[in-house]
Amino acid sequence: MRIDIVTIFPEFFDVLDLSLLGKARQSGLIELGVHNLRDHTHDRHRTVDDTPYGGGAGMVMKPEPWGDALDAIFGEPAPVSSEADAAPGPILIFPSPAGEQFTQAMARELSEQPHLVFACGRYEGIDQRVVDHFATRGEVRLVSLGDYVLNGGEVAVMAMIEAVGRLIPGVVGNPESLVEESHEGGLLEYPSYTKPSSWRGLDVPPVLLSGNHGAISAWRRAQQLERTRRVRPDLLPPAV
Ligand code: 6GU
Repeated sequence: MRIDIVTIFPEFFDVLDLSLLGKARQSGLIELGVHNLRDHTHDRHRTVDDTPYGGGAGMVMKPEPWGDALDAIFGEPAPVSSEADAAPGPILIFPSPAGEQFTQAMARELSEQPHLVFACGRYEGIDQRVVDHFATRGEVRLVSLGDYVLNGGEVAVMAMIEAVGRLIPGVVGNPESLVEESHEGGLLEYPSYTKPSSWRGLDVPPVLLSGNHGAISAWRRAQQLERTRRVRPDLLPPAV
């Protein structure tokens, strides 16, 4: 998978050299391009924002640097006549608290794409015409991490890339570790324990030491249901 990120803070993404995703990049499973929006400004101050039309607090990101930065990734707009035969382009994602909610299902769907482009806004957002223009050229999605406000899209994009990247075949060593996790099966994960069997007066639940695999499965399932009922009842399937 190819991933491009446009941001005014390219250093933010240096951490993608680390850990599983760093390894996936070294092995070529993920190809990453991080682009500085300010490289697409043309004034001495490398200005990326301006005051909002209609007034109000804060600043809005100007459309021209965004248009040039994204053109450089997408290629120049295709002539209308050749549009029909063009291969499907990348999916363009604008992290935004006004977007649809990012979920494990969306992560799974995005992990099957050949090319994702993330456009990280700051300030009060990006001029809406950038979204509207690129929506005429391909698939555009506004995506929110959840119902809280971040200062910009960078941290949200980092979370999305980690959630998507680990679903790309080969990125996580043992694919079985992806199956039992919270949110893939609809319920939260059961609690895990390792040695020692007693620690600070707390004992590992005896069933896990029993060697009885049927009993262990049943206990884990019951734990999943209890946890989900307690903290995330919204995830439970409707009662039959
Ligand atoms: Cl994607 N961006 C920002 N700025 N804030 C958020 C968010 C995204 N998701 C939740 N809050």
